Amino acid sequence: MQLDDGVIKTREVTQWKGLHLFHFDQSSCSQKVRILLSELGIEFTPHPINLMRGEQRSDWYLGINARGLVPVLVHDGIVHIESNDIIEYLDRQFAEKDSSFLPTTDAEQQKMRELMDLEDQLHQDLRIVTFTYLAPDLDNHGPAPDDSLDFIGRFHNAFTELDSLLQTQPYLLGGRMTLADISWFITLHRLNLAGYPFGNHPQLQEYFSRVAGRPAFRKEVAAGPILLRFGGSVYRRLNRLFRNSLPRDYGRWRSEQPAA
Ligand SMILES: N[C@@H](CCC(=O)N[C@@H](CS)C(=O)NCC(=O)O)C(=O)O
Repeated sequence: MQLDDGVIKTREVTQWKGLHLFHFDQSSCSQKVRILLSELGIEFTPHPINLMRGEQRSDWYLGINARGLVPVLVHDGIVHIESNDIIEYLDRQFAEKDSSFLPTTDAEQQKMRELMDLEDQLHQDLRIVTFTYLAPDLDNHGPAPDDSLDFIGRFHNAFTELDSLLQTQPYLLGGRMTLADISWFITLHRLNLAGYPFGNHPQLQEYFSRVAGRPAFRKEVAAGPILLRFGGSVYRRLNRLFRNSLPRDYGRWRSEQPAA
């Protein structure tokens, strides 16, 4: 989504040339954009915004994106927000016909956007997963963990849908990887880290390992400050043992469902 020039209060960015990305290492939406940039070999100037330190709430940054969220792309002075829109914009601007991640027909593009919208709708649920099972809630950053396990049901339903698409084809839209695969990857990665039982969706599990083998995706999941990666994994283990366990909560959610 392109922002109107009139809403940009930090005027200096409107003079910038080339591609600039405001992003954060561990932000799922930023990871999507970095995967596409890497897949297409697009050069850009990175501008890290540290969400843990609240840099997204500085007046300077709010003057670029009043929502105070990353990622933001600035291309030749024009500001774009919303990660799924940004990856589609980048693909349209920079991909060659044979490197593009856009399906060719209008109907497939429509289906691709529906799958990407579903991913976007689960973003709040992804935050719950992240701050409940994966990362200590530094700086009161995430929503309070909810007693209701409805968010697990929403992931279960979405993964069941993706799994059924993959019964007959290697990627979500068919034989070729598209932006929908890039959009969903980080959600799958995060749920996997949190211990979501992907054995219930075998096609999706196989697909996730296959896609994770591509260098641009592998680089993204291996990236991040060393403290967060190793400190994070110790925290995850202790959290799972003593406090919050997604596998345990998944079992609880499952047992509350009416028998089919
Ligand atoms: N729908 C937006 C969501 C953007 C978003 O929520 N970004 C998160 C990081 S993944 C953020 O900037 N959070 C900062 C905050 O909530 O203060 C997109 O896809 O770009």
